[in-house]
Amino acid sequence: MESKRIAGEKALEYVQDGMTLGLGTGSTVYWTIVKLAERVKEGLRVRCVSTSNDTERLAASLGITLIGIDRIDELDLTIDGADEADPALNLIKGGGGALLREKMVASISKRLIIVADETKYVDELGKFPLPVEIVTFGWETTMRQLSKAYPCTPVLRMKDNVPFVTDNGHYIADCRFTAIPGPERIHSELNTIPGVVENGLFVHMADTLIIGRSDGRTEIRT
Ligand code: DER
Repeated sequence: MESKRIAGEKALEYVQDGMTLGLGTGSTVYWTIVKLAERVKEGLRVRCVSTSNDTERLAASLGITLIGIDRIDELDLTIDGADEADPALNLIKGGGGALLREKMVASISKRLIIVADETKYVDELGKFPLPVEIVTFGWETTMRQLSKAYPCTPVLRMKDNVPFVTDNGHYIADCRFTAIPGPERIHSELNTIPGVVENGLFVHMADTLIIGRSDGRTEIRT
């Protein structure tokens, strides 16, 4: 937890008064949101767009001003977590089930900062199963199409013994690859499979990666 907290809180150094912010989802950006709320109580003025119902509830409970994504053309900064990040700052996201809204919010942000502990930084993406958001209609067919198109094994994400349903009413197929060669190609091709809504590859989107380390240090990669 300490590494996550160190990374999460470090991101506040990039937040300025008057900014519009995208707030990510997960246990690392949790610390960013908690620290942000402290700054808001001290007078910091920010307007925020959340990337999940969980983040919305957390931010609202802490007194952070939230606005709907449709109210804004562009965000100054989005801070979010990741499940994996490689040296090119390509990411696998979606472990928390929020990838669709996270990618939408990141796509309208001038800057995307990722906060993560050292376990998330990898040489090559793919050890973490790639989350793919799919419609519930014909989900088995979509999963079969995924396994035909790529050397992967899609597994329907379950929660409490029933299929996990995202904030957007979709399922998630966690696709186990041995490795993900050329994420640039896969991330755009994947969404062309009928039934696929969005995938967890964030390619050329992150600007800065803040890595929290167990010795208390942070490493900044750009
Ligand atoms: O779903 C996501 O992409 C979240 O950002 C999440 O997976 C990040 O992981 P964390 O909870 O370890 O920060």
